[in-house]
Amino acid sequence: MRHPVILFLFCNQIHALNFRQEPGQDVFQEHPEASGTLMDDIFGSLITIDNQFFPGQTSEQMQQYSGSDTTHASASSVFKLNKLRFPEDDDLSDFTGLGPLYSGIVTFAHLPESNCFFDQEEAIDIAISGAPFDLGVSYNSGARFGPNGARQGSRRLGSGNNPIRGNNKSSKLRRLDPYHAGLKIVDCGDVPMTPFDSRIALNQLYRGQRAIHKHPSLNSTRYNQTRIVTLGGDHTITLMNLKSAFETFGEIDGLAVIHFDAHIDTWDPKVLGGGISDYASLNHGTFLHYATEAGYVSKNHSVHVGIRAPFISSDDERHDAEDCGFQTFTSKDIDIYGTRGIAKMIKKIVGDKKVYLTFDLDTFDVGLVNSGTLEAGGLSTREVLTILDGLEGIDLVGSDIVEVSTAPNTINSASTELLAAQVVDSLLGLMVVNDIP
Ligand SMILES: *[C@@H]1O[C@H](CO)[C@@H](O)[C@H](O)[C@H]1NC(C)=O
Ligand SMILES: *[C@@H]1O[C@H](CO)[C@@H](O)[C@H](O)[C@H]1NC(C)=O
Ligand SMILES: *[C@@H]1O[C@H](CO)[C@@H](O)[C@H](O)[C@H]1NC(C)=O
Ligand SMILES: *[C@@H]1O[C@H](CO)[C@@H](O)[C@H](O)[C@H]1NC(C)=O
Ligand SMILES: [Mn+2]
Repeated sequence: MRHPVILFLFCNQIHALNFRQEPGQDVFQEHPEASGTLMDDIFGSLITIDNQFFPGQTSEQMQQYSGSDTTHASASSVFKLNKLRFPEDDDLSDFTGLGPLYSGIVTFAHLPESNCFFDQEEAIDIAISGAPFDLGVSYNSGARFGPNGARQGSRRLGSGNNPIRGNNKSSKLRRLDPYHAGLKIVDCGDVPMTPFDSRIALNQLYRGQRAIHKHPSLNSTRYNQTRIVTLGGDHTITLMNLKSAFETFGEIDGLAVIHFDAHIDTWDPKVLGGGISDYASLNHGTFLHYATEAGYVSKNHSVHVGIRAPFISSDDERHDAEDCGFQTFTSKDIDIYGTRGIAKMIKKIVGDKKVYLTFDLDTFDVGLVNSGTLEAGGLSTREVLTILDGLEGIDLVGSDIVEVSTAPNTINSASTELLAAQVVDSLLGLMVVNDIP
């Protein structure tokens, strides 16, 4: 484990030094003492393999084992001679580009930032946008910090091949780097949502989503408008995301909705909140009822995954299935059908419909995250990643992660941030894999 890391760091350093080399000036002149590999020259006898421990080996075999590559000899002579040459005092040419992953102004996965709300002409394939809002929760607040949290958790994302993306070797997700697959992905920042009136805040979100959706796509093979991944925010925000996605991409009978959650969220608004005031009837437990009523959700093609919270009234299950048209996989169904089995069944339910996927962080088990309404008996991180990758091929026009409660100084805040980011990473994989230019 150690050696590749050390080499990597030193290789980086050499690049930086090489970069500063003046034309015609040979900084790395061969020195007579510099003869071994870079590792030999820097660490010397600390790591040299001693012949006496391998009595049966010829010296040729030993040399093969310990390496005789002299390609880096000239570079390593810089270290050997201990003559580090710094750039000119006013030279900042090595400040361009990315610094270490934990530094810098934070966008999701280091994506370029875009002024999406005002520069309407810019062509964008996929936009990340935050919805910092938690006025709709019935239990634990803090999701207003979720967009920032997801970005903080995404700092190690943005490039490279993930060896567990895709569930098998013939999957198109395998070896896909969604950030560099030819689609333009940007971070639009957050929609400014007032913390004082949820009606105004949700309307602000709708107008923000609409403004982003109006952008033309750049390299997409399937869509003329920009698709959005929203960082929430409590689950109420999905109503506005769905409304704008439906108006942009929807068919007459709505979008197929894949809803990962511990709760059904189609609760009767008269019971949950509506008993207090009409204003209170729209919240994170009723938004799916309203979305269905408004026609954004395709009945018979929509599904809950991970359900385990108790129902409030005896009519909830009937209302959910018959009035709202959802099929349900509970968290224990994953033990019965397996992660790949569940993924196959979800794909069958949504068919070739346009899909909106909304992911409530409380899908994960209670010990892993902080979220609006935590429930025992949830999914593991690996189960979630396998199910999501098993959805490869769905026509995903929009998605969000919600109930990302990363309020300052709260427990599990760091793992909540990381898991939120990781789910978005999987969602980007699903959105890109079907649309590689
Ligand atoms: C491999 O993954 C792809 C994409 O999810 C799927 O279509 C295919 O059936 C899988 N193959 C096997 C052998 O599981
Ligand atoms: C879009 O496609 C063009 C033409 O193939 C390519 O040069 C460009 O890099 C692509 N944009 C992105 C963001 O990948
Ligand atoms: C995208 O625009 C082109 C050109 O106007 C049109 O032919 C095509 O049907 C549109 N595609 C979608 C998915 O709307
Ligand atoms: C949903 O499926 C049921 C049973 O197959 C059918 O009776 C109903 O008409 C379907 N609803 C819609 C909106 O397609
Ligand atoms: Mn929810």
